[in-house]
Amino acid sequence: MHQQIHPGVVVLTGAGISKESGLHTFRDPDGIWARYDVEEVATPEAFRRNPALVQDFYNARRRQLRSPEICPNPAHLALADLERRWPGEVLMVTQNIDDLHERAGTRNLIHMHGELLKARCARSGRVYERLGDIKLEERCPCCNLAGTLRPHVVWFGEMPLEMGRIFAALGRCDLFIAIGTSGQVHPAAGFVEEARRGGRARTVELNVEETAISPLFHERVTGAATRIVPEYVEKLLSRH
Ligand code: BJW
Repeated sequence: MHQQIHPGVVVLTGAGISKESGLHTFRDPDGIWARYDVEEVATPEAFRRNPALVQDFYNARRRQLRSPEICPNPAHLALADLERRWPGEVLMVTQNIDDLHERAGTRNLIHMHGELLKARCARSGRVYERLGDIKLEERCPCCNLAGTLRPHVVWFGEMPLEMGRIFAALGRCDLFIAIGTSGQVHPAAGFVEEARRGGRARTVELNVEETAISPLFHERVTGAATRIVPEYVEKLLSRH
């Protein structure tokens, strides 16, 4: 009997998918890096130099994420629908530290740049759920030391999470979709080339504008994520 092999999909999302939920991107004119110096808040050196500033930056973003007006938008919901209805494997890889994909119902998800609603002990590496502020004087539950708890996020110069699983999925996928990411931060910016390496994967970019890596994709769809992602997902599902 002939067994049908269903195509595998890897979806990479960036800050653009959460913009219409009310969370700022980084590099747009109204983005986070227009108001904060990346060197002051998103490097391990910054945390060593001025932990109060770094904790304030993430505490404020954690409070915003937990406010009632922030919720998943139709793009997050459409991707959860894709995972539920697609006959093959779907791996969602997000650079976002928000939890909007989970809240939309996505299950097979990797947060390659960490999670805002988690804290990590810099000494033991243990990770804890964290819904409120991380306070400077707070002691970690594992070592009972003050000042070791940090946001569970990946700063510049640090290794993104679960790279082995991500590269394995890119190597075997048939379709790679990048949504709302500027393609300026590595290693995520190189995923499209990794997916194409075997010569099998079709690659599609969904973004409101052209990006640094647009020429590397087979297909581009231009528009706001809340419109183009549900449309694209419906088209994909209707073909399979
Ligand atoms: C919409 C929309 C709508 C808007 N609808 N779309 C020189 C060359 C190459 C690499 C390096 C280099 N020097 C240093 C490096 C490495 C460095 C790097 O890439 N630097 C570059 C800036 C040059 N990378 C690292 O250090 C990483 N680690 C690393 O490389 O380890 C070694 C390693 C080697 C080999 C393999 C594996 C590892 C770590 C990077 C950590 C990034 N951290 C941050 C902050 C932490 C989390 C947080 O605070 O939130 O992560 S930086 C920030 O950028 C954040 C994001 O996840 C990340 C990506 O941003 P994203 O998502 O693309 O957002 P934007 O704002 O850039 O773009 C938004 C897009 O949406 C735009 O295109 C809009 O048009 C679009 N859009 N509205 C659809 N409605």
